[in-house]
Amino acid sequence: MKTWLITGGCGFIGSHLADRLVRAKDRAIVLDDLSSGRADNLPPGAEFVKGDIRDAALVGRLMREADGCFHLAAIASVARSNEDWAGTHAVNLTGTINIFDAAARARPDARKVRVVYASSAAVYGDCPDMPLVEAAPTKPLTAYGADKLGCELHGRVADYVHGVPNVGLRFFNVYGPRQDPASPYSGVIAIFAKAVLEGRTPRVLGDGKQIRDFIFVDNVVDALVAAMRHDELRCDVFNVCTGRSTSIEALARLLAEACGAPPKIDYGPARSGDIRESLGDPTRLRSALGVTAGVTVADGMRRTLEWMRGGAPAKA
Ligand code: NAD
Ligand code: UD2
Repeated sequence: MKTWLITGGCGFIGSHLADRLVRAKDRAIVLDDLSSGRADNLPPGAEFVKGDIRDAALVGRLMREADGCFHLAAIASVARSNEDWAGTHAVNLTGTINIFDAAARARPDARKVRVVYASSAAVYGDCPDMPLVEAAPTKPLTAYGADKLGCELHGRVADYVHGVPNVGLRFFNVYGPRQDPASPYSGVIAIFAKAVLEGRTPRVLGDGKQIRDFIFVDNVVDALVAAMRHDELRCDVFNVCTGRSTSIEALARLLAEACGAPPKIDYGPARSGDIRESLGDPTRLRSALGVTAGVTVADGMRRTLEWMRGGAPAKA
């Protein structure tokens, strides 16, 4: 039985990873400060430790028990990173360095704890070269994106200076059950789904022609697990995306259709700084990690709606 440390495991993505690891009969230790996550997201069998990734003593103790660490804890809101620049930086970048540092110190022998961490498509900023390949220029436009790029740079330090094998995953727009639809910072699928289920009309910000690469949370978990398993890969980053684009307008229509609601859309002013196009190239995700993000938006949306309606948990 392997032991995995999951930081941020009470959150949206982390709790799905905890489900997968517990189902595989592995030991999952979850470190989370519950700032946005919920302990009741965790499956029975996961071991929950309430605490902060910036607490070096606590992280050091947990890391010594772990065969590998999935580092997902972050303040995952772009808006908050702009409002509280220094505060989010302390968690999103300094917190990540603390994780790498603990992984370097956990064992006196040469075999360091492997770390797989969440980066983001936000590192690309508004790079126009679609689809985005990993080698595209990184020009983040937000503190959140800059800190995620900082995590990747310190991932290099972790490997080259401290011998900590690590892989960063650049998640595109992740959606699925447990993404909190009530949060103003939530993803557009959760926000639209809640609106349609409550009989309201989804509000598209801008002309609705902007595109995103929406990836279902189960496929993100596939990538996390594969990145941990492929230990020949170190100090690398991968897009975690589908390579399929959906416009926001089309998304609103699809959701209404899936709920049998009238295909009505409201339009509001575009968000300032909204990225026009975000579409990833999944070639390396497939060739190096062996992962194909096969869940379509229509299917993933159906599973998300099922969860929102309070039905049975969506099955993989
Ligand atoms: P989430 O907010 O649901 O989960 C983050 C978790 O981290 C929460 O449970 C929160 O309580 C915990 N946390 C925050 N600060 C902490 C701290 N100081 N110490 C311990 N725990 C702390 O977000 P998510 O959508 O599940 O995102 C997971 C990771 O993926 C994050 O690193 C995020 O930046 C990244 N990401 C997410 C998306 C997306 O579309 N959801 C896209 C790109 C990258
Ligand atoms: C996503 C990530 C963000 C960061 C960024 C990188 C989420 C929640 N955010 O931001 O963390 O990684 O990608 O580029 O995944 N929209 C509407 N109506 C609404 C809400 C949103 O039209 O009620 C539009 C919004 O203007 C945008 C699109 O939907 O054009 C997607 O918005 P989002 O907040 O889900 O995600 P994004 O891509 O801005």
